[in-house]
Amino acid sequence: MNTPCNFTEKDITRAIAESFFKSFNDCIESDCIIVGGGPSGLIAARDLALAGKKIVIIERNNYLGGGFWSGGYLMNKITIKEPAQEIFEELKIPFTEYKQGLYVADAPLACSTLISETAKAGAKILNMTSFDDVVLRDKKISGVVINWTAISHLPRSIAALDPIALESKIIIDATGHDAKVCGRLAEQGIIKMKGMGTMWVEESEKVIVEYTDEIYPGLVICGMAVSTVFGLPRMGPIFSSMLLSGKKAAGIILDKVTKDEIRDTKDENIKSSIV
Ligand code: 48F
Repeated sequence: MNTPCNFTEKDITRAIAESFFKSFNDCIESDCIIVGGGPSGLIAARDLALAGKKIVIIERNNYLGGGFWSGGYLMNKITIKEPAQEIFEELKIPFTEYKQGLYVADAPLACSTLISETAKAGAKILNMTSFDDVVLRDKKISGVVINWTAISHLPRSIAALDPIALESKIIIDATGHDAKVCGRLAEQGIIKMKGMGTMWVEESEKVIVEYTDEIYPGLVICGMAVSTVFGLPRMGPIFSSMLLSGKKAAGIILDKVTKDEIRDTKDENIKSSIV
């Protein structure tokens, strides 16, 4: 039976505003900010959140998932190769074996399940929020500068609106092909970016995971951003290395973020794209 409302429009607005700002306040200082909510960023966020870390995902679109919604060419089936089917088993995403070692799954089901598991693990999500810059203090990344995505699409004459900053112990660049966070450091001559290589699936699936690492103090890269930074081959609509790379990024961070030790990261352990 439908009961009468004992609230009005103002209560709905207050419920949203109060709950949003409480949640937003929690995003201002975190253990890890993940820029980009595609498959690599989502799985990293989920693993870190499950390990008890305070995680914030920054996503410029109004929806999460990045390229995981489609298997390319507007066909909504995706592929993975072994051993990434174990991640699907862990997430309870159904899949079938197409041929030995190659699996196919329904993209909307896989993508929505990964999003749901990430949110349920406790990762905070700021959607319609674009990465704009890094906070770089004493040669360590200490946060990100963000703004509403809409701002960058408006004429400057009506949208000269300053961004704001969030702080965290470590950042992940999971912005896919664009490698936006790394791009900002490259613009400043701090790191080098080679640009994404051409397609070679067997090689790419292997090296993207291998090269997933902390590439500058406080900055880890995963997913297709790794290809763009190191000039590694791309792989097209197969997502195993995206998931494995995101998991590796989370593992690297869990090793480092023991209490506040991340701030003592030794520069000499860092891979070589620093200029
Ligand atoms: O592109 P995306 O899915 O990155 P990924 O996790 O996976 C790549 C695959 O989808 C596919 C592939 C291999 O299978 O070739 O492309 O590496 O997700 C990147 C996310 O980052 C967001 C973007 O909207 C997408 O959801 N993003 C990009 N730039 C920004 C951003 C930005 N400046 N601020 C916030 N989010």
